[in-house]
Amino acid sequence: MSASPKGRLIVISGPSGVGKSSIVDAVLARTDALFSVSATTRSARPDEVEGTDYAFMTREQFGALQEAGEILESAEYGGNLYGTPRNAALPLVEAGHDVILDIENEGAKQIRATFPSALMIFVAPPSLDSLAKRLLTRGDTSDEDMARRLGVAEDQMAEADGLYDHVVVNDDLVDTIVAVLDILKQPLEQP
Ligand SMILES: Nc1nc2c(ncn2[C@@H]2O[C@H](COP(=O)(O)OP(=O)(O)O)[C@@H](O)[C@H]2O)c(=O)[nH]1
Ligand SMILES: [Mg+2]
Repeated sequence: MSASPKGRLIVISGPSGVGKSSIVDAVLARTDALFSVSATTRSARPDEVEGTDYAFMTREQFGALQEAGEILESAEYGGNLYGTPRNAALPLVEAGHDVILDIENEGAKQIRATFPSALMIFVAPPSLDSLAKRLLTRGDTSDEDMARRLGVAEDQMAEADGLYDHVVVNDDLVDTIVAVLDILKQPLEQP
């Protein structure tokens, strides 16, 4: 009797505004992979569903989960806490599912440290200019915020090669989705 093979822990990261959500949605629609639903202290947007997009909670609730060792990685972003609950990912991986984490760079580093075999993909913008344009189009970014986000994006891109298994440049969304699907089809590299 052999244990059923485990699934993969798949991290998709990259700067804010680069198009991660669209890519993750497309991959979820075209594969058997499941989404790791993060915990966050930010409030839900009108179109978001509790338990599907995020587990929305207070700082107290988030802190309690952390204390209990139930958070695999976490980071503060835009004044809110975000984290991957153990139960959102590990039981699914154990059961043989590929699980996708849509998380920012600090959390991705923590996952790399804890789970060296995680498959980590960084989505980069074609240029900082194009990222600025995308953030402007979203319309929710002040000048100061914009400068900060672009600075963060620049730093992340500089270190992405050493941390991630793959860097995909999101120039054309459809091309990028195809590239990510292709990466997911590749067999796991043995250490
Ligand atoms: N470290 C970490 N980052 C997360 C987690 N969940 C979401 N994020 C990241 O938090 C950032 C903000 O997400 P969100 O508030 O949904 O805004 P948006 O994705 O920029 O529209 C994004 O970069 C997400 O990838 C998590 O569990 N851990
Ligand atoms: Mg997103």
